[in-house]
Amino acid sequence: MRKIELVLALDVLEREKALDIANDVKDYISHIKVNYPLVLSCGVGIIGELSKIKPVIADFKIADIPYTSEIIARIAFENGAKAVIVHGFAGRETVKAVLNVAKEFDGEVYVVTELTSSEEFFKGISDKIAKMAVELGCHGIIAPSTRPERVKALKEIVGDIKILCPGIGAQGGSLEVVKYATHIIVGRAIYNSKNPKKSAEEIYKKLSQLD
Ligand code: O7M
Repeated sequence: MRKIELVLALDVLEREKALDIANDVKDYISHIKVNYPLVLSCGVGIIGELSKIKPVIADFKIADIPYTSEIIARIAFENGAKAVIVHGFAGRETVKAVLNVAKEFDGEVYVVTELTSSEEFFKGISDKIAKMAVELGCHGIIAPSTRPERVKALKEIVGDIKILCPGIGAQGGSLEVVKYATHIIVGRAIYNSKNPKKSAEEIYKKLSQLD
């Protein structure tokens, strides 16, 4: 049976809260995704602290020139991240630069194809981004659960690499994407819940049933 993993998007601002929630839900998640809100509030050292609980995906949506992108990726890996996220639209050279750093650390690189919130400027481009991710040997893509038909199309392009889908819960994404995804990314539906552990458990169980 195919197992779909739950990734916690930990977009809270306080260190204690982040560590408490991560510890609370650790039995139900495979990874913790750390984004700018937490790192800009607590410092990059939070990646190392959270890594003691679960592997961390550094979601800096890297989208700069190769030189700068490499520095950002290196900071993430040196601080304990197991994977980094890069924007595909930044281009092949940027993705290659990030991949080169990842190799040094035995880390993974996931490429954003299109955003859950808008496809306005991604139409006709996200398929090319997905193709590039496979050609360069990236480990996964980020695809929108808010548009399951796009996740299906992207799956046809990328085949067996990881597909991580945000948007379930607060953004109203569809669980239909479990047909194609390897990971579901959930933030607010867990960390804003009165009982994050119970919410994570419920989502985890739902994912097991839908498998
Ligand atoms: O469940 P939420 O909506 O509270 O959180 C979703 C998380 O996924 C949050 O960290 C977003 O930054 C991220 N995300 C999206 O919501 N949409 C996207 O298209 C892409 C991402 C993402 O994780 O990109 C790597």
